[in-house]
Amino acid sequence: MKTKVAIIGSGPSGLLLGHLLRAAGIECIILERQTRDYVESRIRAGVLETVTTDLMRQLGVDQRMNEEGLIEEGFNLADGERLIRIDITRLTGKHVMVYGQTELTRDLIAAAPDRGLEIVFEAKDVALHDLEGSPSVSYSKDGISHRIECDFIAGCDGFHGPSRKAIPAHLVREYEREYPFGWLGVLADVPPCHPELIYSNGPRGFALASMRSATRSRYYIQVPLTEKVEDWPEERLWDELALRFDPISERGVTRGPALEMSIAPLRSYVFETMQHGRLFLAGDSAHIVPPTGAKGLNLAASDVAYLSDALIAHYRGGDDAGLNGYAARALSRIWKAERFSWYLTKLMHRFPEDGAFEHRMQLAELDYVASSEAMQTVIAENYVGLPL
Ligand code: FAS
Ligand code: PHB
Repeated sequence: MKTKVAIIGSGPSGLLLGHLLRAAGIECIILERQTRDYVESRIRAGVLETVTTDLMRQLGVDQRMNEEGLIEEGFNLADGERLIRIDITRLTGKHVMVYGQTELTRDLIAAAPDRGLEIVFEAKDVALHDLEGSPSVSYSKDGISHRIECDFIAGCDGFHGPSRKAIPAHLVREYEREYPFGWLGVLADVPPCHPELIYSNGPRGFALASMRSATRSRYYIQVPLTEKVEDWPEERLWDELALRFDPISERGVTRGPALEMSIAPLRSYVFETMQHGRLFLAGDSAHIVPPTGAKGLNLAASDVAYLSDALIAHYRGGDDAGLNGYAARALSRIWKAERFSWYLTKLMHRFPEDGAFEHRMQLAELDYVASSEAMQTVIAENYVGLPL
């Protein structure tokens, strides 16, 4: 089989790239290891920057997002006693959209057949070949082996996929920081405790009150890496969330049965070698941010905006400036998002190695944010997403 662009992975990166290329009439195919149900059931990001919502609108797959998504014109930081509201719309003229990554993924997969975007689910043993010559991708499906010859390979296969590993070790430039804690998350069909997100660094540590709709809430608390979900019976988690959010939220925490509970580790990671030969990496295959800044999904979208523009310019006019400059352009925005995510993680979490002084520094920083419109503007413009 032949195609122009072979895309590995049907997460937000692969799906957005596939749709953008098909909208430009460029042949491509997506190879996904998991089943469609598995991909469509993953619970992940919740906050979309305009970079992401603009792509959904450009593709014309934004109807459900417009109907069900929540426009958020502000969000809150808290020190356990008071809310510090960051009025992102007044300070930046923009807003964010609360609409789950799960829903965005479902919308993009549902729209694929009508737009000639082929997604091969349950594609096993995906391997990349001859990246600097005539590239191809091999895989097996239902026990039958396949090979696809292509012009380019897009590595949209997330942090654990094969694309990054296909790049020769001597060319690799990577940077990593692992955080000494994780986020225990819970999803439940209960009304949010507050109309906007609250990130709290209270006396008991970090907690985030988010939502998916007016009737579905998403909460997180910081937990040591030694903890397991089994250590957190639902009642214990609701008790902890009530302790942290009842004093500072509009409605207090409403309890209900958990639809999902999981612990995610936090890391900052950048793999700067985002292109090698005819392979281009996008999304989590090239970078990871701690979810504190709500940047992960949105960085995947900006990578894909740059990469799709570059591929379209190549096919439409033989212009390869975008492809040659892809990594440098993407990395400029990636590193600024890594900085913001790292900054907010350091500001809002209790680090085991920190003492009372470091906690007072955090409280002083929050007090400064509360009193400085300049600082609030800095936080607001990074939270809504820097321009492409
Ligand atoms: P994904 O990881 O989403 O997609 C990669 C795809 O490639 C997957 O479908 C995978 O099955 C497939 N794949 C992997 N190996 C393969 C192989 N060998 N062959 C074929 N396919 C293969 N971001 C936020 O902004 N906010 C959050 O709250 C947040 N929470 C998160 C919680 C968790 C547990 C995780 C893991 C991530 C979270 N993220 C969050 C980040 C997340 O949303 C990512 O940024 C986003 O999924 C990136 O999309 P992709 O780059 O498409 O990668
Ligand atoms: C979420 O709703 O899942 C969410 C929101 C904001 C974040 C991280 C996660 O920073």
